Amino acid sequence: MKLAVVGATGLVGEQILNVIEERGFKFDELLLVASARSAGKVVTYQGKEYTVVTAEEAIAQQPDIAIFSAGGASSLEYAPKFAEAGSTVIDNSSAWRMDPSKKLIVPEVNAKSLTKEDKIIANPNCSTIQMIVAIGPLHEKYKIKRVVVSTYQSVTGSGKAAVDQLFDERAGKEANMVYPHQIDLNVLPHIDVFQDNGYTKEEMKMINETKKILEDDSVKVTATTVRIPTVGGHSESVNIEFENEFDEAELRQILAEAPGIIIQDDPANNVYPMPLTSHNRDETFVGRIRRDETQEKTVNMWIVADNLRKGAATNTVQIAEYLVEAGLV
Ligand code: A2P
Ligand code: 11C
Repeated sequence: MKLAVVGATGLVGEQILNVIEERGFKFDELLLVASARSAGKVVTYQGKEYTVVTAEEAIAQQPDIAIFSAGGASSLEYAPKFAEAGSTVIDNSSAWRMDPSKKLIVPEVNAKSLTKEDKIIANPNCSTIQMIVAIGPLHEKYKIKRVVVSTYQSVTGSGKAAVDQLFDERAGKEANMVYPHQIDLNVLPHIDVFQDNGYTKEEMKMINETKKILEDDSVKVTATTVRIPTVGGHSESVNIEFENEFDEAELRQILAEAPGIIIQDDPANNVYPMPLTSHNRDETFVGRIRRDETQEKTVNMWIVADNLRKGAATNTVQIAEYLVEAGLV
C-alpha cells in the first residue's frame, strides 16, 4: 500500500496524519505532498523522516490511494492525473462533490455504494458530514420530509490564517483579515460567498450534498451557516420533520446504535455536546434531543463534531479503510 497525502502541511493534512497514526491505518510507503513552496522540507512522522514532494513527483510514484486536502483548484488539476496514474483519490475539497459521475461518501451511511471503478471519491463538506451521520439512520427509519439547520462553525474551517486572525485580534495585534469583520467576540452569519438566491455557498452545500448522499431529492433542507469564535468543532441546531410518526425512546435507541454517534444528553447534569469536548474526537456527538411541540412528527437536536476530524480528516481515512477492507484498491 503506497499512500499519498496531498496537502500534508495544511490544517486538515496534519489531522489526516494524526488520524492515520491513531487508527493504525497500514501503509508500506507514504508520500507527503504539498505545494512547491514546501517541497524539500523534512517532516518527522511516526519516528521517520519524510521529504515533502510536489504533486508531479507523487504522481510519478503511482500511489494506490491519494487523500487530497489541498483546496479545490489543486484537486481539479491533480486528482484526474493521480487517477490516470492508477491511484484512487479521496478528495476533501468541493471540486467533485456535485459531479454526477462522482460518489459523495459518509462511510457510516453510504460506503457500500463504492466500487473499483470509483477513482475519484468526494468527501462532503464538514457541516454536511456531521449532520448526515445523525440524520441518515433516522431517514432510513422515519423518512425525512424537511430539515431546518443553523450552524455554529469554528474558525478552523477556514484554515490556518483564520485561526491566526482570531488569536491576533484577541492579543490586540494587527490581524490579517480572512473574514470581512472581526471574529473575536463576534458572530458572522456568513460562511463562504453569497449566491444570487441570498444563501451562502456553505448553505447550498448543506442543502445539495444532503440530497445527494441520502439519494433522495425529496428531502427539503434549509440552512443558515454561522461563523463563531471557537477553535475546533462545528455545532448545529437541527429541526427534523419526518413523514412518519416516531417514538422518542425508539429514536434515541436508533441514534445510540448507529455507527459513529455518541449521545450526550443529560440536561439535569448539564451534559450536552460542546465543541471543546469534541476536540480531537472522531465521533459525532448528539444531544438536546426533544420533540418539537409546535409541529407533528418533528424533533429538535444539537449535533457537534470536530470539523477537522469527522468533518474532514477522519471521514477521508474511514473511506480509505473501507476501500482496503472491501478489496477495492
Ligand atoms: P503548502 O503548505 O505548501 O502551501 P490549508 O487549507 O490549511 O491552508 O492547507 C492547504 C494545503 O494544500 C497545504 O498543505 C498546501 O501546501 C497544500 N497545497 C496548496 N497548493 C498545492 C498544490 N498545488 N499542490 C500540492 N499541495 C498544495
Ligand atoms: C467551513 N465548511 O467551515 C467550511 C470548510 O467545502 O470543504 C470546508 C469547505 C469545504 O468554513
